[in-house]
Amino acid sequence: MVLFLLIVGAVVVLLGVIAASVLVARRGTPPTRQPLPPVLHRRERPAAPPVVAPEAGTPPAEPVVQEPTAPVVQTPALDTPEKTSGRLARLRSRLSRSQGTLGRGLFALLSRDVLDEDTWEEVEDTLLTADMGVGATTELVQKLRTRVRVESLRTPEELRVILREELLSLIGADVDRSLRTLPKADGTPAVVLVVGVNGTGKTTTCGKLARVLVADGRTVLLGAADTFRAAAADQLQTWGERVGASIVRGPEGGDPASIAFEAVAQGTTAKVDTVLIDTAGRLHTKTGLMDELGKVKRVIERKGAVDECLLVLDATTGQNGVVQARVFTEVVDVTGIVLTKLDGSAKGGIVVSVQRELGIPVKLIGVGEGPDDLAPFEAEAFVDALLGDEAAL
Ligand SMILES: Nc1nc2c(ncn2[C@@H]2O[C@H](COP(=O)(O)OP(=O)(O)OP(=O)(O)O)[C@@H](O)[C@H]2O)c(=O)[nH]1
Ligand SMILES: [Mg+2]
Repeated sequence: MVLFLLIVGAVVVLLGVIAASVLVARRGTPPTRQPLPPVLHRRERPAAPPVVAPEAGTPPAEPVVQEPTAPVVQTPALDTPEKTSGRLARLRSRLSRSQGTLGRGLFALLSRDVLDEDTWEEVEDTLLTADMGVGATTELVQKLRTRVRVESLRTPEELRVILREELLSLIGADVDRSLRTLPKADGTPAVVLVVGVNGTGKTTTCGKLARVLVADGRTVLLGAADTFRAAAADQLQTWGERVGASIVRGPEGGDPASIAFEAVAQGTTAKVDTVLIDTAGRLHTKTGLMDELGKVKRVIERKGAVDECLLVLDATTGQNGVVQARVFTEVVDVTGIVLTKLDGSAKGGIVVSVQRELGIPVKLIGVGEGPDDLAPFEAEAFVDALLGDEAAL
């Protein structure tokens, strides 16, 4: 019994000591906490912090680089240029927008009750304003006057018919406007040299023509013989890359003739169908630059004949185009005209004057800045566009 009391007493004392020590612990200094390990801190953050726009003046956050799960192989996608056959309808509507005014002006004059001297003079002025040229205008007015009188034509339909016929005969419905872009008989590539004054659209035309040829199933190599600016070769290269045509280019300020020669040489080795050579813009009045162009052509001819020498004329420059064409023809024997920017000009009469004065056919026309806005010239479609729609009568 005494032993039992002793044990109970000891337990009570022990409990009292424990209770006292807990009390002391609660009232005393708090225990130092171990900081949470950093990982724990991070885990406690929200999984996706809100995106906050950086304050003005603070440097922008580093871009987040997302690692792709699988390597991505980038192959340049090639364009599919529009077939030439499909372009004519679009060309007509482009031309009609700006050229139809000539037709409307002429019809308004010719439909007057009395066709007196003053009216015929106004007809002449209208044609001259459209850049038809003095020779062609005089001839056209003479023919119209005679036919109106002799055939007693008065209705708008009759006038439209004779106007169309006479314009077509001036432009030449039967002129050969084909482009020689097929390889020569010995299998070497056709060589097309593109020339003209500054900014007329030479490089753009080379690029667009490459697309036309590729669309027709040909292989093309481009020669960047414009070494005035490195950007010129870059511009041509971009056009080529879009349709898979390779380019021969040289250093800025390099000799354009040797680049042209090299392009023909490489085109021959690679057995391409056509080599298109872009040249630097040059003023027809600068003898030194014109001599350089003559040299480019002569050096190419050591390797193979130039099949087409296309002079690019800006339709908005008017009669000056005829002067340019004459000088270029003396130097490089131009075989065809590319008339660009006809979409932005109401002066389609330049087609008539260039052909008439120089006997060089317009072979291609540029009707916009789009990659496929180049079309083969067709006299009938062009005259219809000049005269505007029937509805405009
Ligand atoms: N609206 C319109 N713009 C055109 C046409 N053809 C070319 N252009 C524009 O004319 C400008 C000049 O074209 P480029 O091809 O660089 O002319 P370039 O003759 O090579 O110029 P240089 O090499 O500097 O002599 C560009 O902005 C073309 O997009 C066209 O048919 N219509
Ligand atoms: Mg150019």
